[in-house]
Amino acid sequence: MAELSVEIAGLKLQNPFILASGIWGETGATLARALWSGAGAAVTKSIVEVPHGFINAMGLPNPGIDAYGEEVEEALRAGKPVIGSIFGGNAREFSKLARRMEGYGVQALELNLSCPHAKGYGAQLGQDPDITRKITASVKAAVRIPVFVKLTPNVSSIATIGKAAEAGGADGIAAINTLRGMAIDLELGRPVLSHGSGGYSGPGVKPVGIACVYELYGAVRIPIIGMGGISSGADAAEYLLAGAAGVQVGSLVHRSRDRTFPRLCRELDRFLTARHFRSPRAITGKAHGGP
Ligand code: RRO
Repeated sequence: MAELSVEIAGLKLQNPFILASGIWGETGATLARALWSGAGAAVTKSIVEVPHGFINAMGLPNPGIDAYGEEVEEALRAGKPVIGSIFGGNAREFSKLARRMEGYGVQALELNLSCPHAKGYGAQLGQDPDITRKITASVKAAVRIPVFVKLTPNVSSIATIGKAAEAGGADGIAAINTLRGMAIDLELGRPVLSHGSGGYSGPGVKPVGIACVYELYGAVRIPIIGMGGISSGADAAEYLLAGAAGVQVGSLVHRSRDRTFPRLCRELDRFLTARHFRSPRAITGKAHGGP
């Protein structure tokens, strides 16, 4: 049997599988459930600063940072790393949210510079290397915990953005967020989503994620957490070979819930053991050649 534990930017994980932001992480109870069921760590829903109540323009309602402390507290009871995802419109907002999240006790932060459909947020910031570097540097100056920057694939050079995050002091990169996508309702003859476009995820995006991780591995020295379309242990192995130190899983959890993480661990273990690899780390980046 392989030893599945990994260490990413100082975070010790029992296995390399991390619950991705936004799928099952709306509340402390669901985050804890993902962790109890076997995830190595979990990322919260991207939390924004809202003056009062809820924002519904995004895919999921958002309790805002003020209400989120209790949720983090509940998730932390599972005894595994919780990564706080935050979502702001500029460096000042990100830094403020980062301090609040750190105060809630999360073990790391993930900066959402990559949501494909939020005006003035997400990818609109993360498509610009200067803004990416400045926001990352500002958050790094505000907190002591590791900071991961989550990137969008909707750019001409993800390596350029990854290098900018690294230059800003990021401890790691998370890639990829969803692709911008749209579906048309054939009866109504209008976009299915009232917003028009939304974030496309699931098995179809895996080759895009793999290509991004592969490119980033050649461009940065900090660890990469890969994601996009992972449905099996073999898919995870593909990400590790491309250069990921760990992986996140989103859409699959939506379907398989509690069964997701134990199956992925079993399958990755089988993959590694059959090839006489002792750990996920042993295959990280191997697709790039070398010994
Ligand atoms: O909440 C969303 O609709 C959303 C976010 Br914040 C994101 O980063 N990516 C995505 O596909 N959806």
